Amino acid sequence: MNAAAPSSSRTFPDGFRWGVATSSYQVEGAWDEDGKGPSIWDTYAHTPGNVKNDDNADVANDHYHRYVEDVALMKDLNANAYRFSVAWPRIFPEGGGKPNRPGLDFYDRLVDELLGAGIEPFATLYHWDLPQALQDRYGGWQRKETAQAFADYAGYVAEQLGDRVKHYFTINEFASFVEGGYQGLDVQVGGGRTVHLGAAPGLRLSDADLKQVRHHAVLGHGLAVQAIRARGPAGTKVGFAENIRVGVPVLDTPEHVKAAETATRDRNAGFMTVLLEGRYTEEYLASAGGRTPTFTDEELQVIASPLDFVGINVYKPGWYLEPSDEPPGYRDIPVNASHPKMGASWHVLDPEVMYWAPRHMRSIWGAESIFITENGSAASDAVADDGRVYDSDRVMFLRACLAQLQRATAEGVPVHGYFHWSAQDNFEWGDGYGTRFGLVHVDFDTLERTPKLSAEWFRAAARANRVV
Ligand code: PNW
Repeated sequence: MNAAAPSSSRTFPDGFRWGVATSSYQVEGAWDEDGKGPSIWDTYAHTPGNVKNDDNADVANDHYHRYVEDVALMKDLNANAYRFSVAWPRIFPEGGGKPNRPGLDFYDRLVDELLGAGIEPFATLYHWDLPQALQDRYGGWQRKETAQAFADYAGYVAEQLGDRVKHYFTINEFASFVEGGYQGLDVQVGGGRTVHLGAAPGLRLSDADLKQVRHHAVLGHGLAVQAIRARGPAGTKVGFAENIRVGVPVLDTPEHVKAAETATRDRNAGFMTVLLEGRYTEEYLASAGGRTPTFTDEELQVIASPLDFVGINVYKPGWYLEPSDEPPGYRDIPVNASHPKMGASWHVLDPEVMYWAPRHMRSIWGAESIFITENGSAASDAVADDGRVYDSDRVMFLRACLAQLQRATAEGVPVHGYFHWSAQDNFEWGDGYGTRFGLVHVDFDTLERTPKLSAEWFRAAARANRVV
């Protein structure tokens, strides 16, 4: 028996990926350069009243022009993987039809820069910046045509970049853009309070109509998986990046864990459960007055197309749960008004979700390869007089979360990498520029980059492949 020393017991498996993540609209800027078409986020942020301080991402942190510096900063962090997203309206300004070569050229340059720095590219194909043309033509994801257009675009990107990009995430966070964009998303933050998150295109559909939008989003994922397999080179790997809503057991006992798993499966029924099981639960079909989405058995098979890995974005607990003798076998424990929070308004703190989320993925759905595609926290970061950025709260958050992730890997949960959200401060959707998630600080007047204290933590952890 190997009596592990305390230091080695904090080590991650060999080959573990230490990555950072961003998304196109949040960092690139260059919103109308090189033939790019407008996205629904351009339209939404250009409409007064939608984003805090009426901020928009016309310039963002200017990653489009500063990617060489940003890649050098990632290399300096000892990151060996970068999760970025491709802006669909750069490639197909009209949503489909004729591709815009100069738009693709940007990702060509970025990928070459990454590979030159020893950083593996992981591309997300949809991080919410839908071509405005598809919103105008089809009402976006309200119509199946958008799912088909997504697959055509995804297959084209895999064909063009597939010689160098081997890993793709289809869609980022189904619930955030579907519920947030087509209805408005209410998130519980404790003490009976909720915060409302709005998103592009800013619609207010009924619960029943939302079921059809969800269905088209998961169908778009499945069609894209098939298109990537058909048009990308052999060996191309694909999965999704979903913000699983995580049930946390009050006690770590078999009864409580079972209650948390049952709730997690039930309450992710519109996305994760159908993506991995190829069926809607009875309870889901009966919800919202029993109005079911229009779908076929063949579509369910497409939605559940076999994947190479699953990506999960993990920030906060979904619910605390205890077992119950009454159906459905679990009961919610309210989040206390005094429960600690991180910088974002919705961010209830519990580092243990980094343990439970991947563990549930394996125990509920048998996941064999898991990436943490996002985890991070907002903080009120500022450059101090000595030029450093002392984000002690983010260091605390990182160490606590990674310790829980290491615990999962030590128990054999197959987590193969971690992507920190975010590489640099960027445009935080409806919160604009005030809410900073980066390991690297950005001065949004000068666009100057300054690695924070948390960047030092990440650098040391990635080098040693362990919690430091
Ligand atoms: C994710 N919640 O969004 C997105 O993928 C990123 O684009 C975003 O910048 C990042 O997390 C930080 O917000 C989330 O309410 C939105 O739990 C809302 C929640 C979680 C993640």
